[in-house]
Amino acid sequence: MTKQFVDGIMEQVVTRNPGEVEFHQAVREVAESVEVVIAGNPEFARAKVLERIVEPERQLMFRVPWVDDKGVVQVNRGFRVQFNSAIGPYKGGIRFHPSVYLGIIKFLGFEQIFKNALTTTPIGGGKGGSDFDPKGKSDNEVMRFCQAFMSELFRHIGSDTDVPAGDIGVGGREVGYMFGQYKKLANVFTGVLTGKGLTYGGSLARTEATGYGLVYFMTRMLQDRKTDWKGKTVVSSGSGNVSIYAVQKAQQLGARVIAMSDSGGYIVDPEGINLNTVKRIKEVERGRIKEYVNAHPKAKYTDGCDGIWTVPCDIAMPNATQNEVDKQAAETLVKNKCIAVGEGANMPSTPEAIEVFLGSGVSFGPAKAANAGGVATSALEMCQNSMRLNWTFEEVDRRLNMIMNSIYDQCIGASEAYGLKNNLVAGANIAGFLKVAQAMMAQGIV
Ligand code: NDP
Ligand code: 2IT
Repeated sequence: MTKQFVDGIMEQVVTRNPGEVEFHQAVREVAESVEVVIAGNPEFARAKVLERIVEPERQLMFRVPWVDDKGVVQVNRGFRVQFNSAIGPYKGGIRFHPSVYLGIIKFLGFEQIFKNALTTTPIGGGKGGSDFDPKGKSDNEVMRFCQAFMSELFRHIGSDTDVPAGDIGVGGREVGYMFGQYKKLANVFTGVLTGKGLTYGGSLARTEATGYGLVYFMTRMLQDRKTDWKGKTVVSSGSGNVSIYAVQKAQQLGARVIAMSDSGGYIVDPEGINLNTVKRIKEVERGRIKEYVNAHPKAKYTDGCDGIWTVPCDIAMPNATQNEVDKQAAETLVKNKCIAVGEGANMPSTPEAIEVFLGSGVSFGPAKAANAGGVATSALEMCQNSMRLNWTFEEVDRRLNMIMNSIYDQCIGASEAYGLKNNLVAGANIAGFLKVAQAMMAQGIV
């Protein structure tokens, strides 16, 4: 069944979704992992569970017209892919980046189905976004764009239907503007978005959650190697929400983080990254990472973000974007004696890079599992909104830690059950798939 099964699925997916290469990549990885599950459960094959999962339940594409500060009309394209609602309302972030097209939103929405299943919380999978580029735009332009985007999206979402959140280019500011417009149009105050501000229904620790969760997950990976973060040299790509809080937690646990990046280039600070400087530049001033060297002259800036993987480290965290670690980068990391890689970004390693890591004894934490702390804490925000209650930071953080431990246990359990010990890629795909597949079986052909 092996090759035939995966090839059959891929033929259908490629024909139906031409040119969407990131989506094809994400589907192939899952199909390769779960074919053994389907082989052992013929009822899944008969009910065409995987064939149904790869087809989104609903895909929305819409015009987003707005007027810039010069009075010029701009036209962007908006997306929301409501992929799978077998275990809960569609849930997943919104990405604003010029590279966004349907194939990116579909790969992200597809991964989100399995990630969300792993969180132990009741949320289905979805994703949205736009090719709008927030870089260089004024606050007013961002606000007008977010309002225009929500003017269409609001009719398709709801606190028990579809609950968006942030992703690349969408943080607290954008969520706030989108929430305001939703509330105005729908005339309800409800937890329809997560990652909200703390004064209007946001959860403490949601900002930190993806990065902290990644480090909690990797702590288990390191424990299995009988080690921890203390004194480890760490490289974390990106300098956005995920990277900043992964670095913060790693530093709290005694790691020496020496390199971070943005899409322009990377900095290496042999004295250890000063996170307050990074936060000022990226969160307050919305500047470029190269400005870091102005405050820390011993640090060095290099143009081009790919080179960051040549910086020798014990632990690597790709926290920027998809396919940022290729085969060559993976080989360089292995050559430099890197022992663990944890994916904070979605699909940051190419399939060839993953093969290098798995084949060389590096502990590898795949995105679906390792970065699930963000969406898990979004589910905790939904829970608090429904209860009309707010938990303390410590309470949310405690639950996040428990969830990341549970995800790790699920991945290890599934990998061992299928004779693939220590292959967390297969473990995450299988454990996530099983939960969704069982829910779909119980609900009939819908
Ligand atoms: P941010 O927008 O806060 O930061 C993104 C960072 O990655 C920036 O430093 C950005 O640089 C860099 N980056 C973005 N696109 C590219 C690119 N094409 N090439 C090189 N660098 C790039 O986003 P997040 O930190 O929220 O997201 C980072 C990753 O984590 C994404 O893959 C996202 O899907 C994933 N993720 C996010 C979660 C969340 O809760 N926010 C949850 C789970 C996963 P620059 O500023 O120059 O653009
Ligand atoms: O990729 C992701 O998991 C996110 N961007 C977070 C989604 C969410 O709904 O919190």
